[in-house]
Amino acid sequence: MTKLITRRHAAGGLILGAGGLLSGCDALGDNQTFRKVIYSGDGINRRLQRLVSDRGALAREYSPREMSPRFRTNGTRDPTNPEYTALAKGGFANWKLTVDGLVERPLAISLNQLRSMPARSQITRHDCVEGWSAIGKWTGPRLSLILDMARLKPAARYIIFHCADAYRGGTEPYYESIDLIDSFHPQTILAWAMNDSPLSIGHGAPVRLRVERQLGYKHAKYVMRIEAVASLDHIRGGKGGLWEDMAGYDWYAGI
Ligand SMILES: Nc1nc2c(c(=O)[nH]1)N[C@H]1C(S)=C(S)[C@@H](COP(=O)(O)O)O[C@H]1N2
Ligand SMILES: [Mo]
Repeated sequence: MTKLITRRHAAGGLILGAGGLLSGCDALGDNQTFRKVIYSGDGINRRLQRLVSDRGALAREYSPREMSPRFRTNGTRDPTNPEYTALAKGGFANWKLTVDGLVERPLAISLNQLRSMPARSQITRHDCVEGWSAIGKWTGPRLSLILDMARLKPAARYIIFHCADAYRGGTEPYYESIDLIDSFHPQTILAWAMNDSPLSIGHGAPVRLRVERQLGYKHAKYVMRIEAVASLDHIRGGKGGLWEDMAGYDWYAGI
């Protein structure tokens, strides 16, 4: 936890130091006004976020010997949704990723198709808000490749990831969303492999999002459907993700 806060302080200091707005303030993460302005979810603030931080920068990548010997699973570890369990039983041979919403060409992509696309591998550190981190290797096609295949309509602004699980046996399905900058970021991938093995059910099989500049809860596991939308307002609770709706987590979880 402390590590994350420190990193946020560091980023905040850099951002505002450069702009000269609040330089000298070294506890920006504790400053509620700052947090409200930078991390809250409405459109103007998202645009501000974009102005003050280098959203295209890459997350640090690590070497194979730095990989964590153990990478824990968190949140849902074994979805109980009958549609999902049936697909899992069949080794996900009948699984298809739906890509729809504001796209010219809706898609249904099989796991084999996804696995045959040009893939990127990256060894990165996953940071969970609950206070643990782990370094692992992720492999899969860039999300941008799939979005380019589907051809976003001009009104598209956000990409929603609809997942197969409901958190803690509840009825609200997990979902997450990111903006187009993160969607087209080179390290944003749909991972079907982890540590050189097919993704396990615990880690989100058959496919999970990796959006390396953001905290753990944005990395949607068990992705079933990708939807392009113009606004998050009318999606579920309207805050862009299950944790955002349920527990007030920041929609933008960049670190
Ligand atoms: N569908 C889904 N995605 C999810 C979660 C979840 O419960 N369901 N938990 C999130 C949280 S809080 C974290 S830290 C990571 C955990 O990923 P891991 O199980 O591979 O460690 O997945 C994220 N994505
Ligand atoms: Mo997390």
